[in-house]
Amino acid sequence: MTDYFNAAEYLVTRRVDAGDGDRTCAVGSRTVSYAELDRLIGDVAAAYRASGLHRDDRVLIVMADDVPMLAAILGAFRAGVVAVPISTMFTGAELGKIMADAGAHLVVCSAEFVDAVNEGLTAAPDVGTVVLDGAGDLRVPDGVTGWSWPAFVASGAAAAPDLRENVHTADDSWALWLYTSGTTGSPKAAMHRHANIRHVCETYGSRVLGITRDDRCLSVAKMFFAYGIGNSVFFPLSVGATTILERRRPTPAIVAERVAAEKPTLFCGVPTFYAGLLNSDLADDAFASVRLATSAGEPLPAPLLRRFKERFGVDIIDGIGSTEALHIFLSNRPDHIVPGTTGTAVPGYELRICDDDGEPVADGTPGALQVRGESIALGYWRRTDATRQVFRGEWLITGDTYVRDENGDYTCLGRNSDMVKAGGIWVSPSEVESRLLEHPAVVEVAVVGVADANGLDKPVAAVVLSESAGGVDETELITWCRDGLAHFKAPRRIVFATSLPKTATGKLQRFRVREQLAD
Ligand code: 3SK
Repeated sequence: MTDYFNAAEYLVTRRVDAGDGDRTCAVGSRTVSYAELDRLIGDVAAAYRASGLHRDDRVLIVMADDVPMLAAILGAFRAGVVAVPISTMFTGAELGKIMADAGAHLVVCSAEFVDAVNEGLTAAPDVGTVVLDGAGDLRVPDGVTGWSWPAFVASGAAAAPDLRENVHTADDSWALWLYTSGTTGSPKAAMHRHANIRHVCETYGSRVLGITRDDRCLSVAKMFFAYGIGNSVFFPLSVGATTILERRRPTPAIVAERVAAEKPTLFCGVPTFYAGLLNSDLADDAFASVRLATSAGEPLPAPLLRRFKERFGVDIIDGIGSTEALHIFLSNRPDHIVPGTTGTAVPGYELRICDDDGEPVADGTPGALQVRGESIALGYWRRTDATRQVFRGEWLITGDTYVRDENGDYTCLGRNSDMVKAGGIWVSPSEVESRLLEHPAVVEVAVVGVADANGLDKPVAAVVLSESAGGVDETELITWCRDGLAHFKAPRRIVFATSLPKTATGKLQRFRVREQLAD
C-alpha cells in the first residue's frame, strides 16, 4: 500500500497548517475561509462516521453548488467514504436507478431537488440516512433516518473528536465516483482514487492554467460534472485560491452579475455557453477581471473563440477531458492557441491515435484517440463489459476521432460511436429513442447529433408516426421527452418522416439519418 494521502488534507488542512487559515476559500451564499471549511468538513466527516458509514461506503450528493456541497464532498474524502455527486438534472426515476446502482448508504440533497430525491428513495434499498439542506418536504421511507443539514453538522460537532480526523486513506483509496453515460450508453460510475485528484491539480491546474493563490475561479459547469469539480474545487483549493460558487442554473445574466460582484480571474465555460454569451447584450467589458477562460465538453468552433476574444478581450483555451480521466488531458495553452484545434497533450498525459487494429497511425491520419496518465479511473463500478471496452491496460479509449498535424496540434473530427454530446453532456440516443417509442403515436425513431448554427451538436429525432397518430406534433413529442427524461436529453427538433434509411438487412443507417437531418 502506498503512503498516506487524503485529498481533503491536500486541499484544505494543508492550507491551514501552512498558516493560511484566514484566506478566503469559497464565496457562495456565504463566504468561508480555509480554517472555517476545515472545521466544517471535520464536523461533516464525524457526522458521516457517527451515522454508521464505514470506509468506502457511498454518499450520494444531489446538491446545488454552494458551501454545503463543498463540505459534503470534502467531508466524504476526510471520512474515507466515497463522494458521489449526481446530476441535479435527473428525474426521480433516473436518480433512483443511480442510488440503487451505487448502493448509496447516505444521501445529501438541497431543497431544490427534494422531490426528485423523494421519488428516487423509493427505489434505493441501501439508503439508511438522508440529509436535507434548506427548507423542503423530505419524505424518507420507513426505517430511514432523516436529518436537516444544520442538525447533521451539529451531530458531527458533538461526536467523539477522533471521528473528525482525516481517515488514513492512501493514493489508491476510492475518493470519488462520477456517473457518466460516456462512450457506452447507460450511466455508470467511473471510480477515482484520492491520488487522481492530486494528479489533475499538478497537471492541468498547475501547468496549463498556471493557477496561483491570487486566482478567483468561476465555473459554468456544476460540481457534479468532472469538469466542474476540477474548476470549482480541486484547482483553486490546491493552491489556496478562491472558488466562486453559484447555486442557480447559469445564464449569461447570472454569470455577468457574479463576475461584476466577485471579479473572477479564471472563467470556465462550455461552447454552448460561450455562444449564449455572444448572443447576449452583455457589455463588452463584462469579463474585464478574467485573465483566462477555458472551454471543454465539445470542440469549440474557431469562430466562437475569435468572436469572444474580439468582443470581450479574453482568450479561451479549448481542451478536452473525460469523466474517466477526471479532467482535461489535451488542451491549448495560454501562449499557444490554435483556433479550431484542441492543442497538445497536457504534461502528465500521453496520447496516441490508433487505427481499427489498435496500431498508432502517422500524423495526418485520423484515428481513435487514446490517453494514459495517473488520473485515469480504476474502471466502472459493476460494469465489467463496459470497463473492458474503455480501459485497456493503462490506456483509456476516449471514443473521439482525432488527427494530429505536423505541428503536433490535435483536431477533433467527431465521435467514433453513436453517442451525442450536447452542451458538453453525453446523451444516449437509445435512451431518448426508447422514451419516444413509449409514445403511442411513434412507430419508428432515430436520434442523432446535428450541428446547430454555431456548429455545436444537438440531439435531433427523425420520427415515423403511426397512421392513426392524429394531430401529434413536434411540441407534444419534445414535451413527452422532457416529462420522462432529464431535460438536456430531449431532442431540440423533431423531423417527421415516412420511413427511416435502413440496410438490406433492416439495420438503421444512422449516418444517413444524420446526413438527411443536416440538410
Ligand atoms: O468533456 C470534457 O471535455 C471534460 C473535461 C473535463 C472533465 C470532464 C470532461 C467530460
